[in-house]
Amino acid sequence: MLPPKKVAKVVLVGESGVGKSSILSTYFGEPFSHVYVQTREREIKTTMLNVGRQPLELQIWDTPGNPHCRTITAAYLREEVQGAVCIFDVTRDDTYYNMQHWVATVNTYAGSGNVKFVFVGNKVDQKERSVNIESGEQLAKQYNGIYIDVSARQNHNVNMIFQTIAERIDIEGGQENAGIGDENGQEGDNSMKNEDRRFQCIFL
Ligand SMILES: Nc1nc2c(ncn2[C@@H]2O[C@H](COP(=O)(O)OP(=O)(O)O)[C@@H](O)[C@H]2O)c(=O)[nH]1
Ligand SMILES: [Mg+2]
Repeated sequence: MLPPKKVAKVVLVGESGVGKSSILSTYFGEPFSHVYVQTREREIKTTMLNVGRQPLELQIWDTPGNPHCRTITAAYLREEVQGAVCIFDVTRDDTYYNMQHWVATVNTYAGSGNVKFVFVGNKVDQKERSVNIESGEQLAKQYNGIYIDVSARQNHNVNMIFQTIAERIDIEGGQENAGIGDENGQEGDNSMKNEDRRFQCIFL
């Protein structure tokens, strides 16, 4: 008999324009777009990865950012996640320095108490790089995560992001599929209700 399928939710966070949606598109084999299309809706894509002794289904959530006031609506982070991919742009220092706020946001609004973090420095194909690998690794060390240099444009290390986070989640056992994956489902003992969270705006 096959063991029960494991399911884990992973959220992509980071400032607007760092390449979250591009990373997701590249991962799913869609053509790279040079045109910036602001993500408006939360997008969820699913993939199966072989880690450990059984497949793990990753539900990957892309989130929109707000380029004007650098806010995010907690609605996009209202469900518990097991992993977070925190993405910055290696050509933009501000997106690197903002990482700690994203970690805090994930832990506050979507934290299952033990979220696995992978930090991604995207756009390494660009010549004008201002955040180096050491800075990325330092950040990862601070939050017990892993750092990966990535180019969505050149499909460099994109697969590694999801394989790495799946392996990190799997070490902890992941979750069996019962009870999660239902967007409109009832909250468990999570103290804040969906409705309350929907209208919250977090200033970063
Ligand atoms: N040079 C380069 N540009 C990228 C890369 N990834 C994304 N971009 C560009 O950065 C812009 C914002 O990307 P997008 O994925 O929409 O960012 P998001 O707001 O974080 O979802 C777009 O113009 C992309 O073409 C990359 O790896 N290299
Ligand atoms: Mg986007």
